[in-house]
Amino acid sequence: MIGPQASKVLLGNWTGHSTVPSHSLYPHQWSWDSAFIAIGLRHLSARRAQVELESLLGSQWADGRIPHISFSPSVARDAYFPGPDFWQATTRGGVETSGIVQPPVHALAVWLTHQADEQESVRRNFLARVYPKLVAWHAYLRNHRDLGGHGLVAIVHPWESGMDNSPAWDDALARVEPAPLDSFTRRDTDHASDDDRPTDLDYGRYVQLAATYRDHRYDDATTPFAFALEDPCFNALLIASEHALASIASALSLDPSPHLSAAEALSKSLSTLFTDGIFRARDLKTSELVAADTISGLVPLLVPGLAEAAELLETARGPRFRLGEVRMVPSYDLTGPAFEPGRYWRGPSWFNTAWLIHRGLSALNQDALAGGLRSDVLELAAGTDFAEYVDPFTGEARGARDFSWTAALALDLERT
Ligand code: 2M8
Repeated sequence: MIGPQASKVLLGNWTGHSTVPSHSLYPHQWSWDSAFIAIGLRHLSARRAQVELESLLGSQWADGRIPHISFSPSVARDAYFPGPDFWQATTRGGVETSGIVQPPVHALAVWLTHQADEQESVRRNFLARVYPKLVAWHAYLRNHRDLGGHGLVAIVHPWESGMDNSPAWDDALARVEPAPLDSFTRRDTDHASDDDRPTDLDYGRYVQLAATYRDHRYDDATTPFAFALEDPCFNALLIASEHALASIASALSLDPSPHLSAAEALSKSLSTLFTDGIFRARDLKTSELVAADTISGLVPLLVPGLAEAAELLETARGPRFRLGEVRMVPSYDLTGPAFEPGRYWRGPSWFNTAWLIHRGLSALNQDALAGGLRSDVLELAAGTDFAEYVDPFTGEARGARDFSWTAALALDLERT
C-alpha cells in the first residue's frame, strides 16, 4: 500500500491552495506538475484536486496562456532562479508568474478530477467555471504558437517541453548565444548534484532565451525566437486534452464537435513528425526533424485512434527503449550517443512519462505491458522516497526526494 506514504508527501508539499513539486528544488507552483498532482489528489479529496487546478488557472494571463510557474509570495524572491524579478510578469489579478508555458495536460486533469467525484464537481460548479479558461488556453496555443504554420504548436524554450535538458534540443540550443555566466546565480545546484543537472553552458542559453522573450514583452508576433520546435509530447497532450474538452463540453450540454475537429486536425499534423518508428521534434529553424529519439516521441501512444500505434509500440519494446526490460521508460534512446543514465532528461526514467505511457498502453489493451509498468512505478516510488527520477538500469534514485508528481501518479496507479 503506497497510499499513506504518498498522502504524507502530498500533504507535506501542500501550501493551502496548491502543491509545490518539491520544497527544496521547486518551491512554487508549476503548471504541468499541478495537473499531474491533481490526478493523484483526486483520490484523497476531489475538492482539494479542484482547488489545485483552480489556483493554477488563477495565474492565467489575459491572452489565455497558463504560465509555467506561478510564484508564491510567501517564498523568498531568490529561492528559485529564475524568479519573479527575472520574469517581470504579473497578471491582472496580481499573481507574479513566469512568461513561458508547459505541456497542456490540464483539461485531461480537469476531466479526471471531475470523474473522481461527480457530485462534488456539480455542487461546486467546477466544470462550468474552468471550461472557458481551458478553451482560452488551447486557443492561445493554436492561435499564437503555430509558428511553423503546420497546424502544430511550437515551443520557444526547452523548459516549455517539460523535458528541459533533452538531447532533442542540443542542436537547436547550440545555436543560442549563452548569457554570460557571471550575469546570474543558479539555485538548483544548491539542492541537487551537479552531475544530475544541466551544465552551466546550457543554463546560460536557457537564461538568454527567456530574457529575449521577456524583453519583447512575451509577444509571440514580435519576439525573434532563436529556438522554436514542434514537440511530439506537447502536441500529443494537446490532442488528449481536446478529447477531454469534448467530454467536458458534453457534460455541460455544450457542443463537443469543435474539440473533436481540433483533435482530428492536430492528429493529422502530428503524423508529419513520424519517422523511423517514432515521432521526432521538428526544428523550425532548419525545417528538419531532429535526430534524437526521446520519450517525447513515444507519448503519442496515448492519442485516441493513433494510426501509428502499432509501430510506435514496437519501438517502445525495441532496443532504443526496452519497455518491459528496464526500469519504467528511459527519457532518451538507450543506444543514443548522448545517453547518460543519471542526468536530467538525458536517459533517466521519470514517473510522469511512465504514467502517460501507461495510459496509452491501457487504452491499447496492452494489459501485460501496462501491468508491468504499473508495478514498476509503485515499487520505485515507494523504494526511492518518491524520487524525482531514477536510473533506468539500476532504479537508483536521482534528483529531489518527496517529489509531488511521483507521489500523486503512483497513488493514481494504485487506485485505478
Ligand atoms: C523541471 O524544470 C524546471 C524548469 O521549469 C527546472 O529544471 O528548474 C522539469 O523537470 C519540469 O518538467 C518540471 O515541471 C519542473 C518542476 O518539477 O522541473
